[in-house]
Amino acid sequence: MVFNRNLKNQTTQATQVKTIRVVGDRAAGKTTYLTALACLSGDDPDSPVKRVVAMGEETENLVRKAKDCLDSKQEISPNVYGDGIEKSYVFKIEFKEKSLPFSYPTVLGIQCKDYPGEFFCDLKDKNNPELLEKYIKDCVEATGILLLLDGTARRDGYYTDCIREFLIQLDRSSSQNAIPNRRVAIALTKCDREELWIHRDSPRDKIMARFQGVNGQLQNLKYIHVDYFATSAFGMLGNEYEISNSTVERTDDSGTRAIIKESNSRLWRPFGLVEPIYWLYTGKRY
Ligand SMILES: Nc1nc2c(ncn2[C@@H]2O[C@H](COP(=O)(O)OP(=O)(O)O)[C@@H](O)[C@H]2O)c(=O)[nH]1
Ligand SMILES: [Mg+2]
Repeated sequence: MVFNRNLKNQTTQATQVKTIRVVGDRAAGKTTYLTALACLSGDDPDSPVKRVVAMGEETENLVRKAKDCLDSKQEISPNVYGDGIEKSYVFKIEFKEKSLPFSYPTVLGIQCKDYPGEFFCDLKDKNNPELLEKYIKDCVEATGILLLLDGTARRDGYYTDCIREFLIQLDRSSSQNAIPNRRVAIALTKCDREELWIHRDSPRDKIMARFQGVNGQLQNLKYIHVDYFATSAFGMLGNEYEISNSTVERTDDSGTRAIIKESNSRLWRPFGLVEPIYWLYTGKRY
């Protein structure tokens, strides 16, 4: 698939659009992640990303509404369960010239869906079988899955069961012929928080240690590849002594609710947002 005719004026026709589903528990940070992605500034000299363009009305609306919430220091409202399958958000991600190794793609087109978190819980609890089946089927059709986990949540056993069930179902519903290189990126969100910031360079170890039950399961998967990432939609403030760009509103076993401190693009520096998408799209890390 390439960008369709409505979007043709905004990009080259040759950019292939790949589909990605963003899944995770309620309040894992899915909508904030997509918003931060759309607002990503190309000013960071250390980042290869030149710009991200939110394409089409639906994407622009999502981003505008969510950005208004961030600017007025409010949380973004959750999605309604059952929604999320029909709505797609399209982004074009461009990279700076010569910032990536030769032969690496420098423009990506992705079409995302922002699933409601109830889907994630239902995997374990086996509630709403019809909806669950619909979501799994929809995931099977995607090129890549971005599974977001709030690393500050204290529900390791529960999450392990959900992740394991998700990967088993996805693997079972996939076949070699469908999408041969299906990838699942597991990303810890909110890595601006102190307890996660120290693990930002070793998300695999952190995730494996926390969700031990998933490890064994991964060896048995036939059709999917998994990799690990650390992300923060809010990022850090300051240079020498970096502090989280968030004010915690509430924190308990289900994770952290927080408000961004600075949403001004000069100060707001999210991190790790594009890496998992790049890997899902290309199979390469940069
Ligand atoms: N500290 C911090 N909090 C975040 C981050 N991303 C999201 N949050 C907070 O996590 C909560 C849930 O975020 P939201 O995007 O609505 O989660 P969703 O239900 O998965 O879409 C909200 O309080 C957000 O402000 C982040 O990168 N850092
Ligand atoms: Mg949401």
